[in-house]
Amino acid sequence: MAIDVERSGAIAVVTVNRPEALNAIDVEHAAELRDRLEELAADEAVRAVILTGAGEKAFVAGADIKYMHGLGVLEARRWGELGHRVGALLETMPKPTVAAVNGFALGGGCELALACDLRLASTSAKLGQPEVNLGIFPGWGGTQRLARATSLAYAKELVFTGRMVGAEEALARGLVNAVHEAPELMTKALELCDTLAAKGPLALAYAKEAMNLALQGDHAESLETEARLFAMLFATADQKEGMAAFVEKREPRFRGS
Ligand code: DAK
Repeated sequence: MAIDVERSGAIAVVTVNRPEALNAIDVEHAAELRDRLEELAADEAVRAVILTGAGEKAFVAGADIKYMHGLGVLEARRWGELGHRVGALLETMPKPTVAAVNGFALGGGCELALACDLRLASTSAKLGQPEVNLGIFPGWGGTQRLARATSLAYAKELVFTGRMVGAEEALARGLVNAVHEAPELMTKALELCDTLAAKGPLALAYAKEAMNLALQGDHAESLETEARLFAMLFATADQKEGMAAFVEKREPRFRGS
């Protein structure tokens, strides 16, 4: 399979499996990734999704340059839309998405990681947007999300120079949330997702929806959305359960209803 999906309880691990090309993504892989993510987004039994790459060398070394080489304008437009759909799924599906960046995350690979809610990197990870070296620029959301994750000036530096950065620099600049030794990366990602999967899924979904508005749009309207989503949680059994569990000094059992 081009894209592997493994379940570990309520957690789904999605692996881009093309190590011979450092998990570079061509149209087949992108379409399959989109299809698998659509299924996971709709599956209420899945509480968190991890995205990673097969092998020890790469997360995703970018969009497939050999595939892109011959594209015309209309094909490039469709290719961009496919990448945007994959990014939108990672960014907006109603459950947390975590990138386990286990090596090169370049170009479209870095953009996929940026579309995830959280990013964990191995000490050997290398991230960057080297598209300018190919005569293009980041087109899967990188011109927007890199600046939101870090700062506009830092994002411009990385996009304009195409410089690759190591895990420690990525951590210092807010590009990743944490760095772990390579053999521990997946264990740490699963531990994090176990923690997330134990929370109220509706609370997480609504928090994600509200927080995705934090760096865009009208602030007052976003606060109104926050107020609406917050109030809606009081119609859920999970809110009753969470607060009852606190009062009764026990662990809550959230059901997503
Ligand atoms: N595409 C295709 N093949 C790739 C690849 C890529 N991005 N990255 C690596 N490979 C392949 C290599 O070609 C090689 O395969 P063979 O030629 O041996 O068959 C194999 O993976 C191993 O790579 P290397 O031999 O190069 O391995 P090294 O350790 O020496 O170097 C490297 C690792 C990651 C530094 C190097 O492979 C490299 O520089 N790769 C390219 C990285 C890169 O430039 N990534 C950005 C690609 S551009 C769009 C939206 C988005 C995008 C485009 C359009 N629209 C809106 C339309 C996104 C663009 C990109 O991602």
